Amino acid sequence: MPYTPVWYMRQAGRSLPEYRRVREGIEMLTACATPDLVAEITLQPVRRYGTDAAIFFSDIVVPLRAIGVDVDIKPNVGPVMGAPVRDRAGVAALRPLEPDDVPYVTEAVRALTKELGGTPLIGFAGGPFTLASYLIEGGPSKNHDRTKAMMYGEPDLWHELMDRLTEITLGFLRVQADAGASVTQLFDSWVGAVAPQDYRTYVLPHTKKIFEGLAGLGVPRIHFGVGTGELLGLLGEAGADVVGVDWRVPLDEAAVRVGAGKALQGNLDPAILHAPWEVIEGRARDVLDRGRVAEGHVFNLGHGVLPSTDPGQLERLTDLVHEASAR
Ligand code: 1CP
Repeated sequence: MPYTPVWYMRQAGRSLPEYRRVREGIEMLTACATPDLVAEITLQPVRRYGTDAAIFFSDIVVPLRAIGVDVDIKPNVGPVMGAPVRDRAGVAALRPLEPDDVPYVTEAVRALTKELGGTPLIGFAGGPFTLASYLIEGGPSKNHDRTKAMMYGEPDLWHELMDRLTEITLGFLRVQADAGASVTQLFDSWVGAVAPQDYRTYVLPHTKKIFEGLAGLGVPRIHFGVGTGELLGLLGEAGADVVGVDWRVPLDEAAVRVGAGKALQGNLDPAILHAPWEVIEGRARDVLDRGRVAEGHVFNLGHGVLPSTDPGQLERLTDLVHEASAR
C-alpha cells in the first residue's frame, strides 16, 4: 500500500445518520441476522469515509444467541442475559458453534466480499474474558466482580467456561473466514481489568488457543483490548500478528512493550474527534510519527467511534492519514 491503511473500530452504526435510518424499528440482533441489512450497514462507512477496510456488522453476542443463549441487546444498555451463567449447568449448556447456526453470517460475508472487491473485510469475535464477563455478570459491568469471583474462587469452572468460549469464538471466526473475510480481529475489550499475572494464568492459555486455531486460515490476526497498557506484551505473546493499542500508551512505547515481529493498530483518542480540527490534525500526525517505529502500522482510534462523533471529522481524518503517510 502506498500509505498507512486506516479503518475505525465501530465505524458502522451509531454516529451515522444513514445507519439510524435503515435501523429504524429493527432490533439490533434482528438486524445482525438479516444479510441485506448487514451488507448495507457494513458498506455505509466505507462509502462515506473511503476507509481501507470494512468491519463486518454484527456483535460479539451473536454467536452466543446462535447457540441458544438467552441474550438481547437493549438500546442504550448493551447485551443483557435472561439467565446469567454462574454454575456448572450454565457452563455445560454452552455448546460449540456450527456453520449451520449462523447461515445469515455466511450469506452476508459472501455478498460483501463480492461487493467490496479489493477492500478487505474484517471478521471479528469477542475475546473470551469479555464474553465471560457479559455471561456471568448478566450485562455490562464496571468492576467485573462476579466474573473475578469465579476466576479466583472456582478456577476449574472458570477454565471450563473459557474453553467453551474459545471453541465458540473459533467457530464464529472460521465461519467468517471460510465465507471470505480476509482479516480477523479478536475484541477482548474488557480484559484490561485483569492484572498481568492473572492474564497469564486465567486468560492467556485460551487466547493462545484461539490464535493457534486461526493460524491455518491464512488471515492476519488482530488482537485488541481497552486499558491493556500493562498487558501489551502478553497480548503479543498470545500469538496475533497485529496488536491493537488504546490511546493511553503512545505507539513508540507500545512497540517496545509488544516486542519485535508484530504490527500495531491504533491509537487516536476517540474523544479527540470532538476537538477543533487543528487539534485532531496535530494528534493524528503524532500517531503516524510514533507508528513509524513499529513493524507495520494500521491507523485506527484507540477504541470505538463515539456515537456523538461528527462523521465529517472522520472523513477529513481518513484523507489526512492517506495524505500524511503517502510514500
Ligand atoms: O441498536 C444499536 O445500534 C446498538 C448499538 C450496537 C452496535 C451498532 C451494539 C450494541 N453493537 C453494535 C455493533 C458492533 N458491536 C460492531 C459492528 C461494527 C461497527 O459498528 O463498525 C462491533 C465490532 C461490535 C463489537 C462489540 N460489541 C464489542 C467490542 C468492541 C468494543 O466496542 O469494545 C463489545 C464490547 C460489544 C458489546 C456491545 N454491543 C452493543 C453495545 C452498546 C455494547 C457495549 C456495551 C457495554 O458497554 O458493555
